[in-house]
Amino acid sequence: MVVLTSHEQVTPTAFPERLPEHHDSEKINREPRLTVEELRAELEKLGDRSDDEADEDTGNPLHGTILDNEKKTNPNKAPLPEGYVGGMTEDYRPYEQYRVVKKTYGNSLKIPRATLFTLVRNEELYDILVSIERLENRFNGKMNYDWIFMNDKPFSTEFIELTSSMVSGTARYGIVPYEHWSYPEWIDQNKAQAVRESVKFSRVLYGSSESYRHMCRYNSKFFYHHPIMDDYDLYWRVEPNVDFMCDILEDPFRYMADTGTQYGFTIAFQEFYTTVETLWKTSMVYFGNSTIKEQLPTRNLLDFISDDNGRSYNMCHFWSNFEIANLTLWRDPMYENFVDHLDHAGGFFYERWGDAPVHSIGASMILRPEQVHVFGNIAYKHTVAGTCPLDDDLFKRARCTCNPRGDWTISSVQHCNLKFLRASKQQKMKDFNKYFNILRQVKLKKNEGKKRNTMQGHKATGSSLIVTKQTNRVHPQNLVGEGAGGGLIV
Ligand SMILES: Nc1nc2c(ncn2[C@@H]2O[C@H](COP(=O)(O)OP(=O)(O)OP(=O)(O)O)[C@@H](O)[C@H]2O)c(=O)[nH]1
Ligand SMILES: [Mg+2]
Repeated sequence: MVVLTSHEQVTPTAFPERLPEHHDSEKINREPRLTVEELRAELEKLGDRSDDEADEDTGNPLHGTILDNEKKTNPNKAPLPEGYVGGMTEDYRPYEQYRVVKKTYGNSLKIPRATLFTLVRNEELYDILVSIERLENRFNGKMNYDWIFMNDKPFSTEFIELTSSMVSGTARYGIVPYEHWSYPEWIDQNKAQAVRESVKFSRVLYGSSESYRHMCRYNSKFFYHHPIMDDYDLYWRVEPNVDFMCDILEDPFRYMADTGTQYGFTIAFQEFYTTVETLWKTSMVYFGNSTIKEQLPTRNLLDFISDDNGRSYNMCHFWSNFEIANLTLWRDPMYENFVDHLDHAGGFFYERWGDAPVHSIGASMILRPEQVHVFGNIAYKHTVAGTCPLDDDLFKRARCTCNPRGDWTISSVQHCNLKFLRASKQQKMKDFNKYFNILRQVKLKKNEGKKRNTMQGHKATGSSLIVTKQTNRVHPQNLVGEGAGGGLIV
């Protein structure tokens, strides 16, 4: 059990039970340390710089800000309230631009050392407000977990003001160290530029983007080394413009802690082949090494990521825009050495390796199946895909607004969630079969209708029936966006 006074700093043991009685809301509810006016005045002192100004300097993202000092520390730190529960130290850590401590910083049911985490740009302010509003309404408003915002540039005053006023827990604003968002010396930058400017990559989503590549490398290799993250064991990644369509009745952090789960997701997706042409081969050089091999669990999730026992990659990955994980997974030398090996191979820049396939291959090889969990009870949507609980009782209790027939697991033609369920032997949701069969019937009827129309067409034109051979092989790139009502494994 860990209780911090404002002057103590302790390393908590893993996942203590519920927090002690005296941290109930009555005791911990006290006046906020800063009024809105005071916060604004503090932020003005930080020196709000536009991104254009930030770009002018030599690459140091802190240049000209209040953090541009030897310790990279904000001297105008907000004092932590007495009796603060969590792993935070009183002093700001390096690269922490700002911290807003709320009066609702505690909740007796909270898992200590767990946080929401968002990498985001200033210009995505209104998109991230949407995500915060949804998650606070559906979950965090009653839990008050901390929320870390991370940026490769200093956050604007407006960003800090608006996001911190919507988050119910403590809001922390971190800046990515320059070394984590720039080229390592072994990368040939001319070659990287040629790749981005090639016709081949101009046809791929974000294929021509330089910042996207830094972002993927950062999420694969660095975010868990940011000093702010030292204060946490568990994180839940949240991106701009995501939706949660049911109340989240069971705290996923508690689920992770109670069950020893290391990695949790909602949607599994297929990667664009062009972006990862050599990722599998490069990964298998590492995992095929005899010293590494003998340290892997005898049962892992290889069958989730490969359909031929490891010879090739089937493109399935945990869609990492939603990700709840234990940071020890990434800090484990087994993963650290893996991602370092990938980094030296250059594919983050010479191809466009995403953090999602990198995390997925790492986690699937290193973990036992029962250490990975699909949160079927969380209704989550981002861009082209969404999930919905296949459990009619839960649907009502959690006041859901999604359509279970559109749930990604049963409706996607990519089949990656189904592959995970098969490989992990995780139990399906209570009404999985009901909805699976409904979609199967719809699909059969549609096919019958198509067949009838073809026959009638042939009769009408009097032509003889020519049967052309249909190929079911679809390139992964063509599958994106084919969500509800798509093909099924039968
Ligand atoms: N600070 C910062 N954050 C970024 C940058 N590029 C992307 N991000 C964040 O990184 C996360 C992933 O970026 P997205 O652009 O959403 O990439 P994606 O999820 O692969 O693409 P979509 O499917 O279009 O959402 C999001 O939280 C973004 O806000 C960047 O250059 N700087
Ligand atoms: Mg996204």
